[in-house]
Amino acid sequence: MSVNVKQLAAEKAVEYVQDGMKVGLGTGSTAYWAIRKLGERVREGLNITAVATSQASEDQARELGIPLVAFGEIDHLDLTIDGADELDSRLQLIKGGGGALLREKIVAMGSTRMIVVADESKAVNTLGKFPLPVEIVPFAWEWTVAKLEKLGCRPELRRSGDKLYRTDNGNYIADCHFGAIASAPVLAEQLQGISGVVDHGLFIGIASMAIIGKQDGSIEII
Ligand code: ABF
Repeated sequence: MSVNVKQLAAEKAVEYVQDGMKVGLGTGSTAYWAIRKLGERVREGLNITAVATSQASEDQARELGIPLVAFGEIDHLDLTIDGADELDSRLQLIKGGGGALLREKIVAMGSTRMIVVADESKAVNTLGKFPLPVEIVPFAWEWTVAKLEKLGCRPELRRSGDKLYRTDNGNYIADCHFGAIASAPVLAEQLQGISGVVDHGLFIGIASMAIIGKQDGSIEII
């Protein structure tokens, strides 16, 4: 029988949730399993308050009876559990494949701890094979994309059908094909220096732990 590695990692992460915590709910097919397990624990009596990083996670949590609150109404979160598109052994991440990177970063940075949940295919030696999502403002986007290109990548504006994809914040996403990112902190600084860039999918110094589910049924913790 094949192992559901995403479920394995996600359910392990939920063991870190304690009564009374304020919890950030991630987005994606791995975070889905964490939210499902949290719902089970809430039905068994666990008392938590949660903030969702996307409409999909909010809908799932609401259906499961997890008490939700708007992030602006609380001063901090104790723990956020979220997926990633790539992660390395230094807990540097690429996120944003689902387009919610800005909300995910705000929630993760407002959390005392962030646990990344992933299957082993996401663990890499060097970040960058997965195109780095960069959220950019529509105004003068051509200018911003040209600046991104100068950083050594091939930027590709994300599309949704025949239209340009828009984030929840009304912005565009440039998926930047770097191949291999020599220094994620240096690149993050360069990206922040481009005025048309709203934010980017590099999460550095944010995650406190990664739980990786493996096909052999084991779990690796970084
Ligand atoms: C979110 O979901 C994103 O930052 C990332 O793009 C994605 C990972 O999803 P999955 O677990 O489905 O691969 O966390």
